[in-house]
Amino acid sequence: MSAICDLIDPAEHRRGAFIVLEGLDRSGKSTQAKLMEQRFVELNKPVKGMRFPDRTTPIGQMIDGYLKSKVEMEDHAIHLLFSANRWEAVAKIKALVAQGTTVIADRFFHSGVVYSAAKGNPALNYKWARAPEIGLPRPDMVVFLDLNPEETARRGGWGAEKYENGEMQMRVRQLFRDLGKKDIGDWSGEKEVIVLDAGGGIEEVAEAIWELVRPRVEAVERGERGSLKTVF
Ligand code: Z5A
Ligand code: MG
Repeated sequence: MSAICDLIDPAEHRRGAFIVLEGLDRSGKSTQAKLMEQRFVELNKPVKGMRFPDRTTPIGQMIDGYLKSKVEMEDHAIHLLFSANRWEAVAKIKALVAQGTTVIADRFFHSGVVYSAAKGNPALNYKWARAPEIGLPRPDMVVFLDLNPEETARRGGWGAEKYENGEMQMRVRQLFRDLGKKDIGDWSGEKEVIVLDAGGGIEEVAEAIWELVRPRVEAVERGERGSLKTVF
């Protein structure tokens, strides 16, 4: 028995990591997610990029209509659709990670909680907003690309969709920065968000992200982080 075990390379049975990039609109999430993906490819490590909202699914198309102001939706209803859009991807994320593929997500549940809470609707507070996220896979690392909304607004293509206004962006930024300070029950997921200055050039930011992500991925590869946790 032990002879057989000796023949099995434990590294082959390691799970992949689950890494999330968060940030304001136009903060560079998609650009950086792609660059990170390339690093994995260059290192010959299996990787899969995902993005939320995933506008390709029927639920994602409803979200797209809302963001483009084609349809109106009640705040709770759109919040639950954003969450459902993550839930419909859970089986895929878990399967990929279990087979050793690292998943890089361009936004995940922190966006869901923060953007809805930032609307300031007293009936949709932070605690309510995070309830539908309970049970989702919990990322191994969440990096918030922090940038002044005035700077993101100067980047092309800003202002066409819902939430793309200065006031909302300021509130979202503040909420993301405050996540680590919040004391809401025993949910420690927020405290894991790493706020990174994303004001540098594309390559500079990519390097800073990789410096954070690489050791965490290596820890996952060594089996030090155990199995993928869930949000509680
Ligand atoms: N939302 C929500 O309410 N609830 C949820 O649960 C979820 C999301 C998941 C759409 O999100 C909206 O959905 C969003 C949150 C809400 N709110 N709004 N408004 P999205 O992810 O589909 O789209 P987005 O984040 O709003 O925008 P984006 O265009 O995808 O931005 P980005 O990915 O962060 O940026 P980018 O495409 O990488 O870069 C933007 C431009 O800047 C581009 O021209 C780049 O070449 C340039 N760029 C990138 N990095 C740099 C640097 N370092 N320097 C200079 N220029 C740069
Ligand atoms: Mg993007």
